[in-house]
Amino acid sequence: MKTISVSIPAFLMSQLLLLASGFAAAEGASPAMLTISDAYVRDLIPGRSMTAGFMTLHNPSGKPVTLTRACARWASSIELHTHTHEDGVMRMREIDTIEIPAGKTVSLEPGGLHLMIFGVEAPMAESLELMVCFDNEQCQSFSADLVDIRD
Ligand SMILES: [Cu+2]
Repeated sequence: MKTISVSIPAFLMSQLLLLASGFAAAEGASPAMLTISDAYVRDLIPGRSMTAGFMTLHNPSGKPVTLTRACARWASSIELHTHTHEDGVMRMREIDTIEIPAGKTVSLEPGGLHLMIFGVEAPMAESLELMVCFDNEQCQSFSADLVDIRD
């Protein structure tokens, strides 16, 4: 039986590592595409399992960034939502993406864009890790504070 030994030149090895870290990024490690600040999630109303998350997204780059989904270990699913006014009634609507133009800031705030978070169990942690993913398949994680809606 013949054994094949392959020696990998150092420069090639570093390329492979780079490639591997690229895959890791797609899996969840975070090349920061956005500056995410003031992130918070409302504490659950007793008896409910659905809540909402808010934050400020700043895109420091020269290219638009498109947010396509959000997820968290502590929630079964998260939808991107906006509010619309129809005949004087405010309604929530799911949207596919949130675009943050180059150099601009987009705020997710009550009455506007928000993360609709489903399948949450009480009690919620004081600090909540969330992840947002973009149309280039990269993701970025960040933490949000738990905020009591009655405050
Ligand atoms: Cu909603």
